[in-house]
Amino acid sequence: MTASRPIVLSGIQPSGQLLISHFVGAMRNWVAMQDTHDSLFMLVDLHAITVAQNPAELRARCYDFVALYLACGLDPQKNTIFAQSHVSAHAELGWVLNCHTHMGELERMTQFKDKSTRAGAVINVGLFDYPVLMAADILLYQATHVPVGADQKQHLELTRDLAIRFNHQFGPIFTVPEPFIPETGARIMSLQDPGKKMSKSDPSALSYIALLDEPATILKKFKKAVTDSGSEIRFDPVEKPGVANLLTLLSIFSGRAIPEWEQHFAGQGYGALKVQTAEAVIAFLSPIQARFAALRADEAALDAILADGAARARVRAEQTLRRVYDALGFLPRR
Ligand code: ATP
Ligand code: LTN
Repeated sequence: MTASRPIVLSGIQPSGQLLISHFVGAMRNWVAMQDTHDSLFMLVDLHAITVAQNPAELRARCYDFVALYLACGLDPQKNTIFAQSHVSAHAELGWVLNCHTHMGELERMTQFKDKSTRAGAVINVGLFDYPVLMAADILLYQATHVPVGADQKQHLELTRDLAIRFNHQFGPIFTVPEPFIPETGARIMSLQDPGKKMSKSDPSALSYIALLDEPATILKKFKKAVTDSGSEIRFDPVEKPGVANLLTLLSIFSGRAIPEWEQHFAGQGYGALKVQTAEAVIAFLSPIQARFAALRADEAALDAILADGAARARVRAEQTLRRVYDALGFLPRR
């Protein structure tokens, strides 16, 4: 970890299970970047409480997440892995940025519009304010790159706008970050509705594959996946979004290009594609699940990794926060 490397920061909120879509859209890039970037990966627990959480379940899920981060290949020696709530500067800078964010900017956010208009949704101020805390997460560490899926693009644009506005008014304090969105797999679709993104808050567990799903469950979910009319297996996200989604997953988890698979399936039906995709995902997840079981059994070791990560993150975050407070005209702490 040298100061000259580009700085990467990302995270996922433990508001449900970790899914293959999170791995494909975000985590596999985290793993790819850890050798070349100065990288920080968070457990985004402060964001998770923007929707109601059961405390015991949240705690267990947070350990699951950290163990899965490691099981997927993140090395705590190479990265700073920490919980957002362990570094109080996130909430503090979030407040400052609130005072520089316009209501209209947040009202435009499509994730807020989606979540707040869901049937029965009780909307709290935190859900509305979510993107400002996310901006604070990123700007505190002067991150240059933020590896996320396509759905986070709008939040990153807001982060950039806030950084530029703040710098313009108070001097060059923040690095303006770039999104890092993969070319393939940035938007994995629901297995039950190829018009919707795969999401951990989907009420139907058939719509997603969790990283910890058992092989039999994975096979069952793929077999029940909603595909398209017709029978030809070809990559066409507009005409055949269900088939295109399966081909994308198959290609990523098998490591073989989509055209190779199209050729392989010539003359075969959707059933063959579903089983092949399930097998590729099962084979890929099997060693991850085995590593997870060992890592998850030792909560003290996971606590130690988070404590070490938070200590390192805190030093960096505090530096930025002090500069911000000073620029705003707050009195120095003597
Ligand atoms: P929720 O349903 O709780 O809002 P989610 O399942 O949509 O959650 P997030 O926690 O918002 O997931 O996302 C975590 C990371 O995974 C982000 O980088 C996000 O862009 C990425 N991601 C989420 N859903 C997908 C998807 N369907 N395809 C690719 N990447 C995704
Ligand atoms: N909003 C993100 C989670 C998140 C995040 C971040 C991602 C919170 N803070 C900072 C990247 C950088 C999401 O994936 N839903």
